[in-house]
Amino acid sequence: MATATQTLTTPPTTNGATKNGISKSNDPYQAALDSLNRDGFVVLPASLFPTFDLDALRAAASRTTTAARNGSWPYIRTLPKQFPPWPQDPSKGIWGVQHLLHPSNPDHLTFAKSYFDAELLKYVKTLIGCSEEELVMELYNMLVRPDDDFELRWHRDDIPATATADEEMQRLAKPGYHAQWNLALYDDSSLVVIPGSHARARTETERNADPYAPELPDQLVVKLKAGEVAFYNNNILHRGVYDPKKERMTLHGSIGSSRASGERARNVLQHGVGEWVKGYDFSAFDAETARRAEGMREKLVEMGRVSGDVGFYSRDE
Ligand SMILES: O=C(O)CCC(=O)C(=O)O
Repeated sequence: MATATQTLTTPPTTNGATKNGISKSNDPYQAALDSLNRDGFVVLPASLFPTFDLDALRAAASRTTTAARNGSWPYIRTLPKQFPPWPQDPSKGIWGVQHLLHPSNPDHLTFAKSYFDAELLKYVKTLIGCSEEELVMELYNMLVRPDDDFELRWHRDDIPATATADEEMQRLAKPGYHAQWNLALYDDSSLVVIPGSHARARTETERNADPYAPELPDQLVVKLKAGEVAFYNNNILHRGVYDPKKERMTLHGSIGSSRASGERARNVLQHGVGEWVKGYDFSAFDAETARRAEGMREKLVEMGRVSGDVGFYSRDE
């Protein structure tokens, strides 16, 4: 029987059967969740998302990246800084473009179609373990080819490197209350993960390693083909290693759940999304997407209202 599970665990994903194992579930959403829980990441083939318009997304991504490089789009990730806040000066080069959904981006609607995509949201709901009514709009950014050699250090997004093993385990035992993904518009091998590390404290080798160690035991380069989506636990031990000569335009999104109380606030709001999201206009969306998006936006606004000043994860790095 040809099942979606087989689609999930058979090429064309290049991280399929051998590394991600085979889920026993015939339900593709549950199979994705099984992989995510076991490995800390899962790669889904482009065929699962037939409504993603790769040509339109590439054209929009290219226009937005050009604006970011020439200084006319101020929301950027600049070299050599890894974490927000980033200065708005692109003269040393950029490695990311922020706030694709900002209403002042002429292409925001094209990006919104992929962010609020009904099929993507089905995966998101299953991976978070929440209902559609609980989904919260968070971030939609883009990771791009840096203009110079650049690497991110090994990190977990929400646990500092100084955490003790007990502190790591306490945080890792809690639900993540969100889903985070990379949607590659071009083939992309920039993300490096240590499968399984989302569920354990660092080993002594990992803890004592150089933050930019080129090789750690069991590391895996996540090789995405254009159109593939990698969901990953943002507290998996991971890093980015970039090739300035290779085109990269990878949409980098996250969506949360209103089941979180304060847990997501700093992670999301440190990127500055709270400053513009109230003015987000859904009038050009089809009615169903507008309804969904409006509900998700309201919950983000509410997160900003109750959390107040959230500070930054690592202001100076
Ligand atoms: O470039 C990537 O895919 C990884 C980005 C990353 O690790 C981060 O933004 O924290």
